[in-house]
Amino acid sequence: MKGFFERMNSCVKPGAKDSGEQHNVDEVMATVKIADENGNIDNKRWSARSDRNGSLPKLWGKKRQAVAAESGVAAKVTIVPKPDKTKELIAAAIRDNLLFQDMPAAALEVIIDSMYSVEVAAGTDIIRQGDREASQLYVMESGVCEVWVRAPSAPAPKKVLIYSAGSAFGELALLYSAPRAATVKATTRCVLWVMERGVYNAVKRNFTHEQFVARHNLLDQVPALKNLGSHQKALLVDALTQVEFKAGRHVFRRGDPGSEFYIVKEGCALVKDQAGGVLARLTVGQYFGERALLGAETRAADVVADGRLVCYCLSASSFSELLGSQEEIWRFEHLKDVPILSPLSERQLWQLARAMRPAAFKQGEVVFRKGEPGDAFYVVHSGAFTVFDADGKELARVGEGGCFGELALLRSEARAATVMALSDASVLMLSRDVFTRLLGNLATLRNVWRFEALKKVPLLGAVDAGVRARLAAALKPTSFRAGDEVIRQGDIGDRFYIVERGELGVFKDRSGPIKNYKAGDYFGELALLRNEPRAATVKASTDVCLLELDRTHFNELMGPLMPAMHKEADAYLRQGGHWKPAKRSVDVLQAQAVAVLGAGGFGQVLLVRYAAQYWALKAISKAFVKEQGLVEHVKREKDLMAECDSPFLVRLEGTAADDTTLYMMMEAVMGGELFSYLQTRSRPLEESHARFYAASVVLALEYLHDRDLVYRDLKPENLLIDLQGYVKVTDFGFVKRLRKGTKTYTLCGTPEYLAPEIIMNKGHNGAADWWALGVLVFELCNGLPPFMDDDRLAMFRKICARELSFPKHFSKDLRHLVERLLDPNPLFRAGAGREGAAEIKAHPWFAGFDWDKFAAKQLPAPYIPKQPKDGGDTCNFAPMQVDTRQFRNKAYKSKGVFADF
Ligand code: ISQ
Repeated sequence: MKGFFERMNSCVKPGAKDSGEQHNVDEVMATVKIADENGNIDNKRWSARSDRNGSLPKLWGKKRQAVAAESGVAAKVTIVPKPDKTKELIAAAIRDNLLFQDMPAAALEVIIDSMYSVEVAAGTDIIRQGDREASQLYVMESGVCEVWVRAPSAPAPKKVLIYSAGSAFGELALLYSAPRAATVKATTRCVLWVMERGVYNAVKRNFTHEQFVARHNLLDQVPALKNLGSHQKALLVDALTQVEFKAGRHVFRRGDPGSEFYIVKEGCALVKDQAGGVLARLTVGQYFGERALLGAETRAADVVADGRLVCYCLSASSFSELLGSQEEIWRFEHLKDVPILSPLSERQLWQLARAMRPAAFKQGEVVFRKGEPGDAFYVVHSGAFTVFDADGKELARVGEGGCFGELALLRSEARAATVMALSDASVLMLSRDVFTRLLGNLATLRNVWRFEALKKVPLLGAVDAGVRARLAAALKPTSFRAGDEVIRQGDIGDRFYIVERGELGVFKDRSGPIKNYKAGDYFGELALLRNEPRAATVKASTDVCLLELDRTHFNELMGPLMPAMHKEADAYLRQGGHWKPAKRSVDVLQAQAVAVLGAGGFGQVLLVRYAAQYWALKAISKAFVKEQGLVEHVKREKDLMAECDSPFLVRLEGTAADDTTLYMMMEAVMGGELFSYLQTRSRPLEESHARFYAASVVLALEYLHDRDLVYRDLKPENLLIDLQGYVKVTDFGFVKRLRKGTKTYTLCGTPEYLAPEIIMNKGHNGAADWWALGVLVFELCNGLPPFMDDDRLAMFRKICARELSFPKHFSKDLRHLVERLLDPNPLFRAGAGREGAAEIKAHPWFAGFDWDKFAAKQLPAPYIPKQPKDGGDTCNFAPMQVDTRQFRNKAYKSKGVFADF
């Protein structure tokens, strides 16, 4: 097939400069930071480097490139025997290196054991500057090498260093593939020991995983924690710290205030009475002090180390910061069971839990009367209430943990009954006003949730938004108890279900569960079309709330679309029971290229005219994708981007492919790149201006995290300004689905923006995006990011040590927000807690900021881009030329690898 680029004419604007090339940040970033007597830095970049117009394009000029380590391929760790002397030499060479900090001795030993030796003759280049295949660290056992660096504009390389026995070099390659920064040439015969990135990563991950499992198992044995879910336990596992006590030292004394809980990791602890008598000997896996977690009490006995004692320790404050206070947990657990709140996320329920207010009622006191306007919802904390109608007939009694008045959260309606306290009693109350202020209108939230859930059903892929909204309104809530069968294999069904809350298992031919359904999943959709027996049994594993749609309603609403539905269903059955994801396919040959909006190694982003509108068409070279091993990566990018629909994320309209190229058709965001806008300015953004952009990013990340997606490449380069002046996040290249409570280990992102846990390969999750937000806000308000160094490793050291100093002009609130976002511990970082983004939205730096208006794009933007003459006017983008060579020259006849793009 003739491709889009072969057909493409020269109608593309001739451009003056090609600014698309991405440069290594090492070449472009340098800064002058001068600290005052208080350690504050005054960033002189703005005045020292200004050109005549007061703008500073030189430092800003080049985009920072993302880096990534390839994922997942398990490395084989082969032990290479070596003398102890050699092992000691290697250990000494790498001991102080950042990448081996915090590494357990046993892991370090395995890594050293796995290193193999190479011998090179004098004159050999051990590594070459610019080499992209780098993935090894070297330790020299003998010989001498010279290090040569050729600066970008220099005519010849310069010798900068000499390595000899005991030197280690090339460690950056253990993190990711980046071009080597120097050439290392052997000047004599050299013996070197080589460490492979795959082994380094595999060993680190293995040890982290083993440690996690061991700690998790220990926590599983503690009765005080038995009601916690696995996600909550996973948080506690990460919060455990290790403490060591010398023989005879007290861990605590009787009467001390209790604020920590301990589990014995190594050694033995003696529990002693007042007279010094031993009440118990606690050995590995046993625990003590757990009452501290249940509300601080004084210690009931002495605990003393019997010999060297190593314990895991969890403080009550970490416990309550991570999981909530006992009171908040109680509230959360009860809110979780209120059916009308079932579409709310856990984050939203935690927000409500915190906002509930206590109230007390005397015996006989009336809470509300039938006919009064209902404006609050109640959960009974203690005592009991009676619910009765106008004739005094008792309709129900509600005791501790029960609730009443919940419809008031949904709408303003007269109370249907009277509620009175049967005894002195207390309640927790939540008013509709508070609810709406925190989360918006509950009825709307429920409708939006249903609408979004229906969007995921491939059978309904073709229905438009109006029909989908009517289907959403026709969904009927229904509940089942744990153990109930919702549908049974072999029965003729006529209902389709969406899971609103709880979990279900799928059983086939009496075995299973072969799969599980959770909130947002759906099942039984074929029954809406066909009178066929159910293919499997679906049984509630917990109490569940489902939304049900029956065939009668479906037929009524879908009438004209039924033939298309039947076709979809036939295709499904032909494909062996797999829905092909709903795909909007674009006929790219009908697209007219207008201009280039951006470019990179992958290809280009073009402004095109298609179906009477303008779009941004990302054209990705198949050859590039194949060569870089990014096939799965681009498929994931496309699938996840297609799933998202937020005003703060660039929307994907459709996809296409031809022989050489993959295409992603996106909405065109025509106000230009935030990165370019920053370059045009002579000084950093005012805080209020930065706040406006940060708010867009907060909403974008919140949207992604709510869907268990992590972004992982936040930076001004990936933010586009729309014509109203709001920003949208683009480039889903590193977006990944991550189940709650899990982590991913592949290093990816842009070096300045990497969180410490990514650099240290400890596993990361959405918290890394909040770190990046801290870097972004700092950069917007300062002009340069907080951690910089020409030497990448030195920069990573600064990040991991959180060497942070603020410019004098940063406000107190801004400093505090940045500190909270740049918390080295991802567990306690702002945004990463139970309430998610709500914590950031409520931060004083955002005080008075109207989030609702902002989300509806009703706030005036601080900068309105130049308004284009028409949709094809690229006045906010630098002119560029289309380069079709990369597509034409490397025609890659895909043999199916891109089939489902
Ligand atoms: C959308 N609009 C304009 C420019 C773009 C660049 C990259 C991705 C999407 C875009």
